[in-house]
Amino acid sequence: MNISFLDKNLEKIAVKVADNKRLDFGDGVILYNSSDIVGIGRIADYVKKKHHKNSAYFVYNQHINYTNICTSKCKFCAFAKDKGQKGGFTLSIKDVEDKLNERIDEPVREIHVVGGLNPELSIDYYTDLVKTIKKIRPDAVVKAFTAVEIANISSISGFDIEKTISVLKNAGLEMMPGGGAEIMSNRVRDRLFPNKISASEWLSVMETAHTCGIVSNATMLYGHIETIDERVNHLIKLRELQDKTGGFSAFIPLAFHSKNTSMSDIDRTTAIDDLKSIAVSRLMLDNFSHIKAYWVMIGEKLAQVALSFGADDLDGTIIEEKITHMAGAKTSKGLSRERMLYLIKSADKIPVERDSFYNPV
Ligand code: V47
Repeated sequence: MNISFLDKNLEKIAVKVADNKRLDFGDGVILYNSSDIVGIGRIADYVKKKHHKNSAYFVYNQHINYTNICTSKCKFCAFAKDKGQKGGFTLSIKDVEDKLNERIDEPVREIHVVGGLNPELSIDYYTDLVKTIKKIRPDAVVKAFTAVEIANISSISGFDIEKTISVLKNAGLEMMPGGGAEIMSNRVRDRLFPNKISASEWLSVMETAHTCGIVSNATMLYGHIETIDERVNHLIKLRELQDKTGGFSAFIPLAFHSKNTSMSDIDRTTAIDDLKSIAVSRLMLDNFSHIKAYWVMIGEKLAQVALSFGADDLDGTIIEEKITHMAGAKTSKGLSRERMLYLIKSADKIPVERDSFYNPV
């Protein structure tokens, strides 16, 4: 790596990275506090290229949100509704079939399924949901239920986490999305999401999933009241579990959108913060293969730039995104395959359409 840095603090980090030495908590804080965004990006791009050369991945996927009725009451969320509240919905299995059939002529390879914590849904609803998706889309991977939903299904069913995952796996669950991790800090949890499972419970559900052979993603929600130290701690906690299980596939930094939430006074994250979040995660998460630039949250244009700041994946075509759009996202609700190819090629990268497990298709 032959880079000259505006911020001389980055030099020792670049040397460590070139020598394949693990970055520590202090390095993470230096990276986040540095204003040499180009320098940070170049170190992250060096690592990205070492793993993935010039490739940039995407998946042809479809999102299904089965319910927005949720008892968790997280302050950062604009998606959730109470039972009986205007705008609340729960899809019947027939509704799910209809949603899948609407797109049946498209080459969808992944169905991304998440929803609120609705106490009225039984374990049979969840297994029927997964079975129905597999019946209608046998060739697509069912990537469903965050660790938070798995914990909820476990308490509804009375099954422990392992049994819950194994019942869902037998129904057709193949992978889990990375949502619900938020920021692993008790301070932030007490203020923003006190009813949600704790960081250690989130990690424990993921550990069990990995042990049961279910690969998952991981996320971090940034740009609200968290500190730099809390961000770096979050990344280190994920890295430690990954050392143990190797079951995480991709990491996705999620930029907070405040509209229609009780934190609507908080400004949108800046491009600098978004790029840093991508680059720092690439550098701190040295045992994660994939870092996603989630175009829904950071916009198509910045996602293109992020492909030169450590990201190797643009996530998917999506078709119908709800969680971020209800919180004010101005991005499209979905992208065509042609648009994805165009975004990647014009960022001077080689597009690789993939399945959920990063096999090129
Ligand atoms: O779990 C909720 C977060 C997550 C807001 O695993 C918000 O492949 C920003 O997890 N502003 C859902 N973020 C998105 C998610 C995801 C997306 C794409 C791919 C994958 C994957 C996972 O978004 C939620 C929560 O952590 N969230 N509200 C908000 N207002």
